[in-house]
Amino acid sequence: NRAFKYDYEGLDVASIKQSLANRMIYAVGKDNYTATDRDWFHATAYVVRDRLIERWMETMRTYYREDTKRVYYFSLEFLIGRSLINSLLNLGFCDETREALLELGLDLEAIADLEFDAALGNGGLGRLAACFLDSMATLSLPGYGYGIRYEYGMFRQAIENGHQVEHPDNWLRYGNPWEFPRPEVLYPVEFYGEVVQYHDERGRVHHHWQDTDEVMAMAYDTPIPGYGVDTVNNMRLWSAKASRDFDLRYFNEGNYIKAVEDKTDSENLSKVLYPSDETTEGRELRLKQQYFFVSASLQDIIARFLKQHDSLLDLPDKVAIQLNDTHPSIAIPELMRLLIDRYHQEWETAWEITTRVFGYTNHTLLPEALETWPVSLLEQLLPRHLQIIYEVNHRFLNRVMHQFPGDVDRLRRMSLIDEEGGKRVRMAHLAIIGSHTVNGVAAIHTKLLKERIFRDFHELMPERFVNVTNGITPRLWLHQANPGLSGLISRYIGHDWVTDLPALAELATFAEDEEFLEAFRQVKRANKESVAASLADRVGVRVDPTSLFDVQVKRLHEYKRQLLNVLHVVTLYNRIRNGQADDRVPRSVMFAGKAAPSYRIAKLQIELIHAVADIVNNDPRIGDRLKVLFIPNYDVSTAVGLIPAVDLSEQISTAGTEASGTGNMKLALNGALTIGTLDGANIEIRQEVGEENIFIFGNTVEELEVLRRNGYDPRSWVNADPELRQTLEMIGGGYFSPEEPNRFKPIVEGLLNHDRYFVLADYRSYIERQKDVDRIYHDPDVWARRAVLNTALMGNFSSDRTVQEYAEKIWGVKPERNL
Ligand code: DL6
Repeated sequence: NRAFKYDYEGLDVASIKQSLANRMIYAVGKDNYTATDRDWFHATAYVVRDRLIERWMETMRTYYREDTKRVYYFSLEFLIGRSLINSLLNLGFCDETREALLELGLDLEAIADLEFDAALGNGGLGRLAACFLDSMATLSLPGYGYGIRYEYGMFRQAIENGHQVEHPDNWLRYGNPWEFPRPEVLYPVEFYGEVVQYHDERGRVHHHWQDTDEVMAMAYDTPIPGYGVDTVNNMRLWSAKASRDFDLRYFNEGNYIKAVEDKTDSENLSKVLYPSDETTEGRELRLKQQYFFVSASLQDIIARFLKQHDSLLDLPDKVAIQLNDTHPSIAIPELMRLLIDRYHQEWETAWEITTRVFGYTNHTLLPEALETWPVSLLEQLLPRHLQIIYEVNHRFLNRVMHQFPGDVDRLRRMSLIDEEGGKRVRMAHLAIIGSHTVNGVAAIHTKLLKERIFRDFHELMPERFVNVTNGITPRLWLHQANPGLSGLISRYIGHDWVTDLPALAELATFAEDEEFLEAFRQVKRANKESVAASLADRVGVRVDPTSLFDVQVKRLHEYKRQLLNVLHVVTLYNRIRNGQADDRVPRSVMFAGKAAPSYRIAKLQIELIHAVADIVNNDPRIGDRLKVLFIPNYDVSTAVGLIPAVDLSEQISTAGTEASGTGNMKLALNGALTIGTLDGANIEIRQEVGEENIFIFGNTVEELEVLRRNGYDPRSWVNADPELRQTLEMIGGGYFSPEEPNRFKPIVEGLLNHDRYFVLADYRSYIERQKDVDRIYHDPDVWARRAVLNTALMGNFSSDRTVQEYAEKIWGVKPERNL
């Protein structure tokens, strides 16, 4: 544990107590008699924030003084979750604060529970961004997050009669103590209008974008503390403000209401997070959000740069920008526009600067997640950008033509413009062409990017493609989430693992140590008991804490194959009823995850899980041997609570569909064994933990390729497997929905007719592997040993390692500690 350089006053119990009283009175405006628990949360947050601020300012001053190269992480999503405990742990005065609160008769954990999650993200991609912020600060890397301050984050999922119902997430209702509004940091962002060309006296062509609608972007800053260091970085989120309070035209006409309406209209821009990942909705507001935050961020970055530099030619020496998927890729033409139209650079110079600044991370292999925008929409909304995109495309295709003369089909495939079915701009192509480096997020993902979806680009510029396997921050996902295990580990091997995760490998030496194994088992047992207690409250189902906790938590998506899991549940249910499962261990199968509001079949799967749970959990022949639960509203806080209690981690996506996965890492780090396919980072997890400590099943990417090539016939798998047939007949025939027998037919028909994700082809091998799981779980010693090895061998999956790789391979930035 690195010591703080400064010994700030005020980290002892007495000072914290005094500060709590002060902040309650002077910031919250209440006293002991009137303060609610939520008021105490706010007072505590202010006490913590006060102790962040000096370090934060010092960090910013250091970067300025040292004229450090900075990295800007552009992301439409930051799935932060709660910040109180995280900040306390990172700053190193969590115990003192707990004690101070206790002396005031308050419980830190209960108070921390009142914090709303900052749920400004959908899932993996947004949470990765949050882990990166933590790692960049912990490594003292000069990293800034840039994004949108959504007024409403990810919807709150409620379940009504087994259906998902979406409720708005009004997370700012009680105020956000972590953010600092910066009303003076304000940039105009333009939309619509038209572009006119004119010539200057030397005959050079210039472009003027005029008659635009203007929205203002206002900054909100949130400090991001590193763990055990003085570095506190910044996340800057933009909020939309009307450019004028009222439109004077309407105001003067006496139409006061219309004037206010217009103001609200432009402020709608940062109102709500789009709740679908892995599909693109192609809505104008979404494109506006993308451009809004990208334009404000670039203006801000250039302003910061020009404070210390005269020539924009040096921008790439001081600025790296990472595009978190294509969502911010309109930044490429925007930087070109600023350089050419505002700062009068030549095209070639501007292009050189731009491509040296940007890196692009791809997060998906699913074709429906690759963003495209209609040319007609861009023409209206961002006409100057469309011109620039056309010019980029023209020059790029010339290059391709030179390299591959006569290959017209290649030109069509690689063009920025998809000409089929209404012209659309392919944002991934733009991101690849406009960046110096393109990375995938796990070895197999990068390999498939090169061989499949971006093959042409890889052929043209192989050096541009690199892999950086994802990681997770050990501060949140082990140190904070699992205090029992974290404490145990530190007692045996010291505390360095918190910032040096590979140090966990030393634990492997204790995998045979009876005392350690027993302590490890006890921690898991205690975690399971506490989750069982909260599930009784939250879901109304009692689970036996000695049962195997079999957990699939992630977004609901067909490719992630929650359905395969359900088929296993039904199969097990049948076997138990038929007395064919006497050798099986009691299981509690848990699901959690949100479906995109418009994703019908995913929502139907949620209904199916509830329907199956209803029958299974109430069948007296089953008793405690099998329980099925759906935990509503999966969010970061739920994950933090649940993951430490898991025995079996379900990572069962179709090979070649999950880019990486990060839940797989969180669960294995907490000692869950994985049952999974050879997909995403599962492959690298297997490499690290060893084949015997993970349950791998299913067809590989190559095997699926063969199946596809030979014309995959899902029905043939059903015909060959009576148990599978029975399972499908029960689901499709209304066994779980007697009041509405056809309710789940669409699910079964989807499988029989298409089975795009090869659920049926992997069913048998999954069922067999699940049997192995039971066999191993039967012997608590064997299971615990394997679980310990999982925790011990996850060192490579720290986001510290990931971020360090980005810093070296892509950003060219170095640590810069506060002086
Ligand atoms: O890279 C973070 C995360 C991966 O671990 C998941 O495998 C992948 O599904 C997810 N992608 C998204 C959707 N994004 N897009 N486009 O969240 O990224």
